[in-house]
Formats: sequence, structure tokens, C-alpha cells
Amino acid sequence: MRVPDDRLLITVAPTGAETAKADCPQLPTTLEEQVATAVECQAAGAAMIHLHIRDDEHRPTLELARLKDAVDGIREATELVVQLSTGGSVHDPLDARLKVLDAEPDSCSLTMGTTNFGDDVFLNPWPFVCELYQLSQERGVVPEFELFDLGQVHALHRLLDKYGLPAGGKVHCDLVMGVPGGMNGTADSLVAAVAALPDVTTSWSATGIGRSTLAVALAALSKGGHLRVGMEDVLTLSRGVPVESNRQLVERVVELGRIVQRTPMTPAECRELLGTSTAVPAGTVGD
Ligand code: KMH
Ligand code: ZN
Repeated sequence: MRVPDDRLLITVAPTGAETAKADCPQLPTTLEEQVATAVECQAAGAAMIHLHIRDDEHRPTLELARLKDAVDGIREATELVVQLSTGGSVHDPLDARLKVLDAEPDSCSLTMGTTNFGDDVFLNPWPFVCELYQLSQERGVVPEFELFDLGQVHALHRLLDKYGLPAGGKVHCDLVMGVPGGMNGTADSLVAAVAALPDVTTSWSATGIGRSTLAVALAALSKGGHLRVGMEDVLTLSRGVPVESNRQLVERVVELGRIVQRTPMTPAECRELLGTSTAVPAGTVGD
């Protein structure tokens, strides 16, 4: 199956690691809330979910049993491609972030370098990036390369040159724009980053943090890219108007896509696009 060019991949990032439940009670943090969110976002047009999970106190966690429950719960209730965050929170140690792959998601995020993250530092030293990438190849987990600045786009060239293509053979990137410390969320920055992507890139999406969300979405659509939306990245629909649900954000970009004649991709088409349907763990071919 070849995915038609007029299709639009919508990834929903419903929770993130930065917002406190106390500050935003509508943020889905429990397993039940995340599964319900996944169901309604799939119905609205999302094909993939980028997931961070929380503990019983609604704090970010990378506890393996909970990660597995989240993967299982979303797979039972939806057809969404399940992408686990290996970024976690800025406080998560690197070894715990590598263990995320033990939960056997379809896809994992893989950030291509260290980024100032507001007053914090989102740590991604080069040896860690290489280890996580090789682990994803061994396990047959398809990475989504998260690119927070132009330097990280060039680091992706280095990674692919050194270690070859990902599991599944496709290269999917996500431009994360507007993080205080990364590239800004403007059309100009998006155009520069897209122009610098490796030639082997097969698909890319973009997300703009906070108020840059619409500028980035419109620029990405204009350049033929895909979109990530969700309460991980934005908590207001417009100045002073809070997001009530992730579904609202998905519906909004479905409408933007309709205007530019892009139809939401199905989860099956997303698997084809990302190569998750063909990703085979290293060592199993010909066993
Ligand atoms: N929470 C950020 C520190 C990812 O999911 O891979 C990192 C992040 C990226 O959200
Ligand atoms: Zn994330």
C-alpha cells in the first residue's frame, strides 16, 4: 500500500511531562484518561499517539509496568500507532530513558541533541543518542527523530551516515519548534529546517509550542508536512481560552487540513508511512 500524497498524518501528544495536573485538571494523566483520549482523538482523525505517562500522584514516570499497561491499553482500545517518549522529563536519568524500549512500543521519540529547555536542560549527549538509536534498530522500534534546532538536523545526517537507516527503513522526523532554547516557531525557521533534512527523509511533521502552534501548523501544511498537536505542546486555543481536550486540537488541524485538501491518514496508512508494519527486530530475519 502506498500512502497517497494528499494524506495528513496527525500525531496527538496528549500529556507531556511539563504540565501539572493541579494546574490543568483536564490534562489526561491516568491510564483511563489517556485511553479515553486516545479513543476520541482517533475518532477525530489522529493516527499516532506520542505518549508520556504519570504515576498515581500525576507526576511524570518511566516505570516500566505502567509504560506496558499504557501501550497495551491503547492497543486494545484503538488502532493508533503507539509512540513512547524516550525524552521523559528533564529530570529522568539516561538509563531509565533507554529502558523505555522494553515496553515494546511501535515507535519511540529520539531527540538529536541537548537543548536548553526553559530554565532546564533536556540532556541528549551524542553517545546516548547513538546508543538509543542502535537499541531501536535491534528492537525493531521505529524512531521519530525530534529536532529542536538546526544543529540537530545536521546531527541526524551524522547519525544516519554512521549507523544506517532505522528499523523499517523509513526516516520520519518531527520539528519541535518554539521551545525556549530551541529554534523559534516561525515559517522561516521551518523552511530552513526542512531544507536541511537528509535526502533519505521519507516524512516529517512539525509542532509549535504555545503560541507558535498555528504559525507552525500553517507553515508545515504549506510545505506539505504532517502535524503533531496536543496538550503536551499547547494549553490554550487562543489568548485566555483554555484547551478543554486533546480532541479539540485534533479537530482544529483536521479542519486546517480540509481547507488545504489533506485528508487525515488512517493508522494503517501511518504504519505504512513510518515502516512500523515492516520493522523487524535485528537478528530475527532468517531465524
Ligand atoms: N519532556 C521533554 C523534556 C520527547 O518526548 O522525546 C522532552 C520531550 C521530548 O518531550
Ligand atoms: Zn514528548
